[in-house]
Amino acid sequence: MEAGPAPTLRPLGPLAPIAALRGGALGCDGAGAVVLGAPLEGAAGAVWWLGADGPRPAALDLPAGGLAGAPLLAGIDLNADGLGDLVIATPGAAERAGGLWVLLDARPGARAEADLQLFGATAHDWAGFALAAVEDSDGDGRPELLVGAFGADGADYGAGAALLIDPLRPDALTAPLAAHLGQAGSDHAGFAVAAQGAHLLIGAPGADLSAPEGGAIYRVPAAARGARPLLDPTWAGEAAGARLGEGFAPTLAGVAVLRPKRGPSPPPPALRWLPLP
Ligand SMILES: [Ca+2]
Ligand SMILES: [Ca+2]
Repeated sequence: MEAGPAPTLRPLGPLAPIAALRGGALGCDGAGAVVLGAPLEGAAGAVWWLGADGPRPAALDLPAGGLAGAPLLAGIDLNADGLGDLVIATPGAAERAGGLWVLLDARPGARAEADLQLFGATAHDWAGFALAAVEDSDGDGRPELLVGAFGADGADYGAGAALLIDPLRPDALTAPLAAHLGQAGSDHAGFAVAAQGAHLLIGAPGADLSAPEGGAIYRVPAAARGARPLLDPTWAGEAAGARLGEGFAPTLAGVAVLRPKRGPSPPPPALRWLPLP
């Protein structure tokens, strides 16, 4: 048998470096694919399948202006049927209210319509700008999602919010299981979010707690429910402009902070480590 041409990665556009790359066993026919989000490609953003036959654009009916794929989750099993699902964030959709575009039991190329399409509550909430999978926190056997909405008004204009949702509910983003609310204007809580075992991590890079725009990271129980103010930060940036909480990755014993302090001096470290308190 003749081997086909070797797959090559062709450029997706000048803005490809901001694309989010996530791997996952995606597909109920056993055909895996890596899914690449290209949020600034075209009018809606785009998603690419990277399979054995090389990269190809996914023909999905994504909302105009949605910045689709910034970020996305591939392979997460939302409905607990053993088959990988695909969650594409569309933070620019609906006048920046944001949202999520969901394919259940996704097979690359199988269909273009979403099984579920969720929208943020209010224009300029930017729901879905940050997104994380959360282990089942209510015992129904299905995972939850943590959705950052840094533009939501929370307790003040642009204070931001992080929403814990059951993604299978049509009103998931407007009636979340828990809403963790930023407390001061332009805190931008929910700019980055992550799950860390039984806890959630919520970044608020605009917070001015210890220094102007020092930022903050809140670590809260995943089991908490209802509307809850983000009051006592687990970490607060002590240098002006540090913008702690702009991006991070949880580890077993702490948090690795990405994109730490910006500014002329001293030169920012590439990575900062915050051990659990
Ligand atoms: Ca599934
Ligand atoms: Ca659950």
